[in-house]
Amino acid sequence: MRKILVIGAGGQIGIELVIRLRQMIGNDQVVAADIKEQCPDALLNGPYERMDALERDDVRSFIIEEKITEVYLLAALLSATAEKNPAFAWKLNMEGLFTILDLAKEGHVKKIFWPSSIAVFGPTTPQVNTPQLTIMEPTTVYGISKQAGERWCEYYYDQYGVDVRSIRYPGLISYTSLPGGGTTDYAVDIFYQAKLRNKYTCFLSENTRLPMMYMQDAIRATIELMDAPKNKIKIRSSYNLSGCNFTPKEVTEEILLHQPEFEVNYEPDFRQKIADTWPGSIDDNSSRNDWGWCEQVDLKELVRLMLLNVNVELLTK
Ligand code: AKB
Repeated sequence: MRKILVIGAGGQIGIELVIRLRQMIGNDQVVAADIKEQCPDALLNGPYERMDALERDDVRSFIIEEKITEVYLLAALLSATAEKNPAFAWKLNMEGLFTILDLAKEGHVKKIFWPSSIAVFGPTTPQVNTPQLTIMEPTTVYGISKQAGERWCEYYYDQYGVDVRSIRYPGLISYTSLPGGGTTDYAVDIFYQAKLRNKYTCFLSENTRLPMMYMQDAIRATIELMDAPKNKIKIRSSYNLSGCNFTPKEVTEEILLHQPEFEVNYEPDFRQKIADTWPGSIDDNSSRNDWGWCEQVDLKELVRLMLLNVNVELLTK
């Protein structure tokens, strides 16, 4: 019997992942856990646990007592926030991972999903169609923690047979909940400001190309990777994954087709320096060949769906 725990369920990916997993295997089989005291409204249809990913003993006893079989460990500080608090980012992004890897090593957990990111790449990485295997010299604390995490995932698989699976997420675009603390967040903010004020001040420069993905594709990728037969998973560090890629100027041009009065100006801040070290596009042939990945949402459709669904009331909640 599958019983899933999603740690960091209150975040941008977590909420949508829990909703989808509950639709698939039943509300009671998917426990949402987050540091927030209150369960997010969207997750009230199933069990919720207040959990601090850094409280190793509490996390361990919950997983063992509740007979959790799969863990999705999403609690992390993203690139921009991590730069403001490097020591805490390192602690949060690494310690929680060891807690779950150790539980799997001891046989308490059967499968783990742990997200990596395009932040594992750095200024010396080829920026166009970045290969799965390439130079990785990340310059952010977030990128360093994700790269180290990838190495540890592969190590636990090689040494102890831990079934851990991972994706290097690009920037994720969604409307159900707000992102927090990422460099790619402009590509979500822009839709809220387009609706609210018909104006946006972008914190990246107009020609900064970054890999992006619509959330529906990202959730599907996560579930397809986790459901793939074990012998199909050839990469135990983390898979490159591509949806689409665009610059602030290109997404603006697409929004202008729907809202001709929309105005954007550019005031790059410290996040520009981070974005400049990341790839513009990703080669994800390993994901396509190994477990059949194929994206569905391109820039045009992403813009249409975001403008249709973004609810500006979320900004004041
Ligand atoms: C961020 O911008 O930090 C994240 C990521 C690409 O991992 N969205």
